[in-house]
Amino acid sequence: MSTARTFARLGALPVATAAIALSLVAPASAHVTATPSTAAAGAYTVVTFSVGHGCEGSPTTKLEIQVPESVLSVTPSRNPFYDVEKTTEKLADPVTDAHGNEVTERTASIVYTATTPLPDGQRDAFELSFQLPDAEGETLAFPTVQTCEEGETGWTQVPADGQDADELETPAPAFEITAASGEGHGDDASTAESTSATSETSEPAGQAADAGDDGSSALGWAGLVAGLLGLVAGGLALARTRTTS
Ligand SMILES: [Cu+2]
Repeated sequence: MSTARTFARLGALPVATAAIALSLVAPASAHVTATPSTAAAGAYTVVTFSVGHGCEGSPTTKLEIQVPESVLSVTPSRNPFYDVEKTTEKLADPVTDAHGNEVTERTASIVYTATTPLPDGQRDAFELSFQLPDAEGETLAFPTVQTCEEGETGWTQVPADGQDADELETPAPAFEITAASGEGHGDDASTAESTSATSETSEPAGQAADAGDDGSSALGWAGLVAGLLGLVAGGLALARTRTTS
């Protein structure tokens, strides 16, 4: 290619090659990433935001994490090197939370401001706890601005439809919500209630089947013990007959 020749002539090829090699080597984990303890729809999760480096060598002084709209309330873990602040915004339409309370505002963002800047060569992790929306397949993105002593990086890019997040230069930390695990707190409580309600009135479904299983295995053990006792008794009787005869 003529561009390559131009680079070579300018003596820039080694530099360009080094830049390409670096970008290939730099792992995605070096970005600001979000790793959920669980991604199951409706579950309570703790999402760890990792900061792998500063802004082109400059220490990190602040991290501002924007909360996606489908998440109502976020509780940030404290971090000894930062002051943590929560910003809220009014909801257009109040909603009712899992505890039956009316919610009129949501967490809009979480801001960690360093009391001691994070050196470029070190990583740090920030934890946010919240309930995932009941939206299997939805991708939750948390556009994050990393401010440094010099400059800032906006980890705010969200892939367009069909685009791979790996193609983005500064992707927003994100993860996809998976199928509900059935171990949640809100939804499953109501399911459990309705199950016990049905078992009172009509034929018990799951519970009765379980009880039946337990019952039959208990009967099985009882039978086995009875059988063994019978064998022993029979043996004793036989022994007695032998001695008497
Ligand atoms: Cu990176």
